[in-house]
Amino acid sequence: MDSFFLKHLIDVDKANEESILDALDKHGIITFNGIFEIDCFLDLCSKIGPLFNHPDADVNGLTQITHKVDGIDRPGVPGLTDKNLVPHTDRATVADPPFYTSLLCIKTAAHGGDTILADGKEIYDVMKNRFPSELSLLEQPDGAIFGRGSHQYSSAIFNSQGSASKYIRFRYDDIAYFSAEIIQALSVFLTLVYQCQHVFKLDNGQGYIVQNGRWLHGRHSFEGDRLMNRALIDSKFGTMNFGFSVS
Ligand SMILES: O=C(O)CCC(=O)C(=O)O
Ligand SMILES: [Fe+2]
Repeated sequence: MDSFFLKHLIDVDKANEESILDALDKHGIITFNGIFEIDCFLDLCSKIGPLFNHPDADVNGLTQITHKVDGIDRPGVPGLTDKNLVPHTDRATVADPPFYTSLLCIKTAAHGGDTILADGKEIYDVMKNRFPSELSLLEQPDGAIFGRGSHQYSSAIFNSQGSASKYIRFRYDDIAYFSAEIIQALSVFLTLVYQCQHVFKLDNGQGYIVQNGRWLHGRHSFEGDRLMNRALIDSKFGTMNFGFSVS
């Protein structure tokens, strides 16, 4: 097993609500293994919080992430193709994105489809030390627009929550628009996303849960009938601790 995956691995049979929430609070991530039943996945999610409603979700509240061979006839759904997905925030187009996003692997791809995770806190800290002027451009409230038409949200990439905490909001696809002023800073940011990335392949029954205001997640392009189940989860404690603290 990949060392990053192992480092954050919880024992789903033994871990209780408190230890899971504690790990998520500290690191913004947990990984898990050996979940082959949807009910077990839903049970794990329910320890964390209520499911966040998504328009593509099924009756259980889960979204099947797979390559829709008949094509997608609307913008902003590169997740439902076999293409590379640049690390992003889920539901970046809405005012209050889900607190957590989770993925369970039902079927691995024949080739590719590796998971990519990058810690927004780590990227923020590097930018603060090495690229402070670029960072301040990415903190401009209207540097980016995510979404199109009647569903769009104007935002910074690093947003402030009080004086000591930030949350990340980012996507880089057909419905992401950036001010010309921040393009240079964006290229520094993207380089850091790939420098900080953890890449590993989820096997059947394996998955992750990440805090959506802190970690960006994505995947490599793939071939074959890869199938993932996604759960978007809200926090039981409101949105107060969304994101990460900064010094
Ligand atoms: O397929 C994956 O691994 C991730 C999919 C995803 O992040 C999305 O559809 O938003
Ligand atoms: Fe996603």
